[in-house]
Order: sequence, then C-alpha cells, then structure tokens
Amino acid sequence: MSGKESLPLEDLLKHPEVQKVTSNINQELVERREYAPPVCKVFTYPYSALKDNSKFRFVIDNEAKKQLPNIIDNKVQNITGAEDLEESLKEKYCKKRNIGIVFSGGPAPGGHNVIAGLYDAAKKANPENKIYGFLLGPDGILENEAIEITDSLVDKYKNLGGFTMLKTGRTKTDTKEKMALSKETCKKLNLDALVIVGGDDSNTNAAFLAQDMFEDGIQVIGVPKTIDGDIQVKDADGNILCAISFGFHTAARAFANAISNLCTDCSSDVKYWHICKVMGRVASHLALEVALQTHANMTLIGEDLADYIDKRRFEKAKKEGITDYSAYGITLRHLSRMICDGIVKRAASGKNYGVIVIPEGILEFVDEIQIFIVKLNAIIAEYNQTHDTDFHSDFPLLEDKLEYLRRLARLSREDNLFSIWNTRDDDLFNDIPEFFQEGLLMERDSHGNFQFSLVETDKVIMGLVKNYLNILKEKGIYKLGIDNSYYRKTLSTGGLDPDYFGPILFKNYDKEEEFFLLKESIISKKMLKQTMVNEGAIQKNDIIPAPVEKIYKKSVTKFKTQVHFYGYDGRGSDPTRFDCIYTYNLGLTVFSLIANGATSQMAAIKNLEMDFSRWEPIGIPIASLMHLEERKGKLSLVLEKSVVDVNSISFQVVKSLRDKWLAAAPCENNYRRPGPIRFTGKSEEDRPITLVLNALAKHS
Ligand code: FBP
Repeated sequence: MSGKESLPLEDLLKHPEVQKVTSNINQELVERREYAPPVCKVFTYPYSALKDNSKFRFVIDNEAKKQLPNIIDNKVQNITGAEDLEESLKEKYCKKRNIGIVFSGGPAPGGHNVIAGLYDAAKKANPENKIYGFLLGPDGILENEAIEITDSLVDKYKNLGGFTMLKTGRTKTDTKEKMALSKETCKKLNLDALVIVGGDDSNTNAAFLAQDMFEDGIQVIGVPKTIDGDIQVKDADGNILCAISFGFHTAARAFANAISNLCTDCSSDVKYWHICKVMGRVASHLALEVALQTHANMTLIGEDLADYIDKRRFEKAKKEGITDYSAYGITLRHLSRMICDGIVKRAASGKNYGVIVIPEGILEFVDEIQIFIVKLNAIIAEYNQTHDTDFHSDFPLLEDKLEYLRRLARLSREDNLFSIWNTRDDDLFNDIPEFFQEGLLMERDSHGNFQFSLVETDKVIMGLVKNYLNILKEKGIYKLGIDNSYYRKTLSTGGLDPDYFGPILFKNYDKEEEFFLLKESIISKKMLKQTMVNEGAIQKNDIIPAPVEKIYKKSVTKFKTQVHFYGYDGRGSDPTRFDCIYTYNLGLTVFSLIANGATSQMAAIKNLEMDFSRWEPIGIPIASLMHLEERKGKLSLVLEKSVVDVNSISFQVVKSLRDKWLAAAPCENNYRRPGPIRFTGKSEEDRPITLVLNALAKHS
C-alpha cells in the first residue's frame, strides 16, 4: 500500500489533470479546428469569374440529350480570379443569396470542409448570404428539414471527418413526386441554389434536379464525393478533369495503416493469413492504393480479373481452330486457384502467413456471379412491376425466394420458353452456399445497386481457397519449406548426418538451397516411415528418428485465417491534409460557380495529381458524363462510374511488383509502413500514390 491517501472521488473528478485527460477536446482536435487550409491562387482575389472552355470534348449520350435539354450544352468552365468586376457583374456576384447544401450517400472524409469553404466564400461575397444544411440526406430536402449554418457550426466541424454536422442518407430523388417536393422546399426556403455533395447516383440526381428547376432559376451544383474513388472524369481525348473524388485518400490511408499493422503482426507470429476486404462497391481503386501503400502480399484487382484468359482452354481452342468463349473471364474456381498458388509458393519458402487484400466489389468482375446479379436484378424488378408490390416483403425467407426461382425454372422447362431463369441457372444457384444465396438475393439499395458491403465476399472466396488447399495438402504440394541451417542443426544435434537423410527426405536437396521441400509422397508419418524404409534408412520395425520426425512436423501446414473488413472505419476517419485542402477548395469552387450563374455543373479541381500550386478549380458539365446503365432491371441515365484502368501506370506498377510483394522466395517480405494519418508534420505523402503514378503518363 502506498502511504499517499487518494482524494475523494468527487474532488478527484474536479482535479485539473483528470479534467484535462477526460475532456472531449484533446490537442489533435484543437489543432484540426485551428488549421486553415491553403486556397488556390484564383481564390486569393476578391472576386471570381467563369470562362467556358470548349477545348474539352465529350461524347454525349442521345438519351441525355432527350432527357436533359436545358443543361446538355453546358461546357467545362474555368474559374478565374478578378481584382474587380464591372458594376452589373459585381452586383450579381454579391447579391444576397440563400444556398442549400445536402450530403448524399455514404460519408466521406472532408465533407465538412466543403461546407466551410462554401460558407466562407458566401459570407465574403455578402455577409447576408445564408447557407442552409439539409438534415439526413435527400430526405431533408423532401421534408424541408434544414438548419442554418453558422460560424460556430463551421468552427466546430472544420477539418473533421464524417458527415456529423448534417448526417446523410441514400434516398434517390427518382419520382415526379419527389422532384416536386424538392422544388417546393427550395421555393419555400427561397433558395437560389442547391448543392448536392454525393457520388455518381447523387450527381445524377443533381443533373435531373437542375433540369427540373432550370425554368425556376434555381441552380444545382454537384460535388464529387465517395471514398470509392470512382468519380474520376476525363474528356473524350483523355484529359483528366477530376482525378479522384474526395474522401478516397483518407479512407485508403486509414485502411493502409491498419493493413500494414497486420503485415507487421503476421510476419512476427508467422501463423496467420489475414484476409482484408476493403470497401469499394464496384471499382477496386481503394484496393489498388492500399497495395501501393502497404505492399501486402496479394492484392486482387477486380478489373484485372475481368480480363483474365484461361490460357489452357485458349491454347486448346486455338489448336482446334475454334474460339472457346468460356476461356475468357474469371470464375470463382480460377480465382481460388490463383490465391492458392501464391499461398503454396510462400509456404515453400518458409512463409505460411501473409496478407491478402480483396476489394469489396470483386464479385462484380467474376463472370458467373455477375450473371447471377444481373439476372436476379431483372427478376426482382419485373416481379415488383408486374405485381405492384415488393419481392422481399412477399418472399421474406430465403426458402420462399428459392421456391419462386424454382417455379420460374420449371415454367421455362414446361413451356420451353426463353426464360431469364432456366433449370441450369437454378441448379448452379443451388450449388452455392446458403449465406451466399442470401447475399445475392438481398434487397438492392434505393438506387438499385447491389449491396456488396453486405455480402461476405471474403467468406465465399476463402471457402473455396480452403477446400483447394486441402486437396493440395493431400497431394503433398502445400508444405512448409524447411530452412537449410535449421535442418542441418536439428539433424546434427540429434547425431544424424544431414547429407545422408537430405536426399531421402527432400525433393530439392542441395546444400546451396535455402529451403528444402519434403517429397510430395510424404503426406503423413506413415508415408515418412515408408519412404525411409524403402530407402534403407531404417528397418521396418524401427521408429522414425526424433530429429527427422521433428522436421516432418515442421513441414506440415495449417491454413489459419483472420478475416477483416475495412470500410466504415476509414470512411469515418478525420481527413488527411490532402482531403482537407481539396474539400475546402471545392467549397470555394461551389460558391464561384453559383455566384457566376452556373447550374448542373460539378465543382472540381483540375491537376489534383500535381503539386498544389498547379490546382485549377473548374466546373464540369454533369449531363455530358451521363450514359445508360442497368438499374433495378431497367436502363437508366446515370453518371458513369470510373473503374480501375488496367492500362494505367498505377496498375501496371502494381502488376509488375506483384511477385516482389508476394515474396515467395527465400527473402525478406517487402512490406511498406505508411503509418497513421499524420495531420501535422511533413512526413506523409501529399496526395494518393495512384495519382502520383498516373500523372507520369502525362509528362513522360
Ligand atoms: P458512396 O458511393 O455513397 O460514397 O458510398 C460508398 C460506400 O462507402 C461503399 O464503399 C460501400 O459499398 C457502401 O458505401 C456501403 O453502404 P452503406 O453505408 O449503405 O452500408
């Protein structure tokens, strides 16, 4: 017992040190709130102006021309700084405005700074300007639930992650009624402009609202948000207009830090394979950036797998002078074989552990699954339309859903009809595990998207991997390589001659090898003894010498996994400096677009992939980026998502470093330690590595 008397609890709680360490306000928070992001040069001027830039061309979808006539002719707009404006322009620029802003879709780090930038610019132009924030996403617009943004709100949330200030939601403004309600709210609040901070679907909403409110003079501006990084805009000539959506860098850095820690842990206790699923509903941009940040042993990139060609089938068909279409595209079976190949190779060099990164949306790129998703989307949509009801409420249980599919399959057979679901589909579907059937049949989100984050992708893939590894183990192929010096030491200490037993036990015995692999036939103690007897090393009735048995046991592999999902954690992370600066400048861009009369434009920063001094705020015409896509079984006009370009420098670099990072050789691992997100100091790279690499294409 110490001689010191402790204070009564009541006094203890009042103690300044206790108050300091238990306060919600810590040093990191203070520093974040105080940080003033630098602004692009054009925003250092008192005013800004817009200039149409016809240099950038787009291939316009005919349906977009039909559905969005008022905004289809928009051009890319450059923002320029102005010391002064002509009187009439100045009046327009500085007129008193009401602007509404809404967060839509999943949170992304930096959202609060869009509000901060917009707020600061609006107040600078006219202190009477008002910014309203709609609560809980698009529902806030439909129900006119809004709060006025104030200095103190901005100060409280500046440079902080999440969408906590306003919250968010995923409601799609997809009916005439919702359009009318949105317009009504804008009119009630006397809004001059509405700002939609969202992903591809939300920017699609922005374009339709802009079209609808065009005659009313209510401007609509979109902001490219999503950690998935799938809003990347290039024009028809490949010029990059928006290199990445905001939130991507932070989420990738947060995932990378956690995954890099797993690399450190697994290479310390050398017993687990860590399976890390990372968010990204369809595109694998996050997985690619995580690969560059961490050098994890294996990173699957969905877009790459889609290009897969089964060489064996391809060559066979070529010899026969035919085309075998089944040789193109990857199946789950191929995919699991590829992963097993890496695991077996690492084990052979003594590393029965590692880290695998799997993008959340990988199944979208696996042929057989993609076909199921498309077919089931159509079946569910058709059912809802024909019966004017909801498939999931009518068939709440998996068994009910399966019975409905069986009925469709029976119908197709009985009537010999062409059907979207035939008996072969039904048989294949019944072959997959129940949890996966449930996943594939689960309710689509409000935009009709398949909800990959709810499917246990890793479980599906790793189930197949485990099965195949067992087969490889039974065949004697999946074995742990035995370190040369360990083998020699073990046998010598036990009084045995390593050079005598080496050729008997190993298939690659050579003093120069760093790792020895037990012969494939030695898959059990029984087979070990048999081999030794056959080789005359021991007699039938002898026992296996202890050092040899020890070596055998060492070579036996167990495939032990730990499964992780990185998504919501990174999405809620406080933004990196890159995202803080990017989003604050996006907010300033939004105001410039509004004050200069733009509508249906997406605020963006050109040259993000370059040094900050070269960043150029612009407006991108949303309508020009739209195309037809299958949603809820129907073709809809939506903003085109950008997936990983397998010809990009970033992907090509990852591809060529794959073997190095797999480290399936007698060598050290090649892990990289990105460390946690560092808000202060200079040690963190100032933009995503993917962007740094892709930028080289332009300058080489
Ligand atoms: P957004 O496209 O709306 O930004 O959301 C992306 C995302 O974070 C995906 O990576 C993930 O699949 C999905 O949201 C999860 O959605 P939910 O929040 O509805 O679970």
